[in-house]
Amino acid sequence: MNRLIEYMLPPAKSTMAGETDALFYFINVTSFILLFGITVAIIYFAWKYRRKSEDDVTPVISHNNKLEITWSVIPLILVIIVFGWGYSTYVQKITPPSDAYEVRVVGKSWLWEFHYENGTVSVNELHVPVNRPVKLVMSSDDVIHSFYIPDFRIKQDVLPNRYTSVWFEATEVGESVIFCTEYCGTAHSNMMATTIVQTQDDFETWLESSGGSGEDMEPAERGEMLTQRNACVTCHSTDGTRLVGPSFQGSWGSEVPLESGETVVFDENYVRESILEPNSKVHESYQAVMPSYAGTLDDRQIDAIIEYIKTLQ
Ligand code: HEC
Ligand SMILES: [Cu+2]
Repeated sequence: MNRLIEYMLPPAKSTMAGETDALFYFINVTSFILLFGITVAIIYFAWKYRRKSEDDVTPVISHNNKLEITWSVIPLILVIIVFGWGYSTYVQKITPPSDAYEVRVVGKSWLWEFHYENGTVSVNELHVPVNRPVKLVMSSDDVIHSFYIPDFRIKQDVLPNRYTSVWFEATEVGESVIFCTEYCGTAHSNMMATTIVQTQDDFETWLESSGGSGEDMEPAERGEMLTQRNACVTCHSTDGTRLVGPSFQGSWGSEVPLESGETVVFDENYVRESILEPNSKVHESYQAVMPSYAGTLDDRQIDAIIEYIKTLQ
């Protein structure tokens, strides 16, 4: 039975997951019992009332009150149970406890940005404390996305020009995958992130250490930190490997062939433009799937990234 449950659903790692699963199994098991009962009845009746001789005549039956009431009332009761159960679970899901820790989530094609109350921003990594309600206030910078953490059994559309929210309380330390479940364009299938559930202490340490803007670091060092924190490295390798985008290694000063047939020199202006308006000049052999970092990275941060790319010869 446990194997079957694991096969059907991912591990349940939030306070609400248990109840969601219970309802899911209730619907599944009753459907299965009904399916089985009806199938057996059909086969049995087909056999029992088969035509036995040439002059067998089907009797005329106008109605049967007892039967009709039974087959209306039983499903009605089942549907009322499913509705009531589903409704109360739904209300719980949309009502975050008032002491919930709040994180702002921004979806953009094709990554997730998380903003914490002390100004820390993380990309594609949602850090949360364990055993504490967390409320996500979400919006999109472009098209409709949808935020889904299967382990927590939560899913909510993320819209442009409007906030939506969802909450959960993680019950164990560990990692859970986040998907975008609204088809949002070319790299929709890459729009994945990780929830990192930590103890309250680890979470606070992380918040403090990444809260630092790195302004006191060497520019190239700060640039490296920024390319990791902003998930550049999920698409750009630093060792020449081809990922979704061109590798940063050896790119500084090179001539980049563009889709338009022209070439451009990989210099300060090209990097800056690539970060702020990635689609204005697209590399010949890559798809235009890079999100814009306009409004996410400021000029000093872009300078630092440029210094870092220069070191990758
Ligand atoms: C979702 C994947 C993705 C992410 C995340 C991403 N990029 Fe890109 N990037 C690309 C792709 C694909 C291209 C090539 C197509 C194009 O020019 O738009 C590209 C092009 C570039 C170029 C031009 C490279 C060349 O050789 O032409 C630079 C510079 C760049 N990105 C920097 C960055 C930086 C800095 C970050 C993080 C702040 C980043 N990218 C994040 C996918 C990504
Ligand atoms: Cu999306």
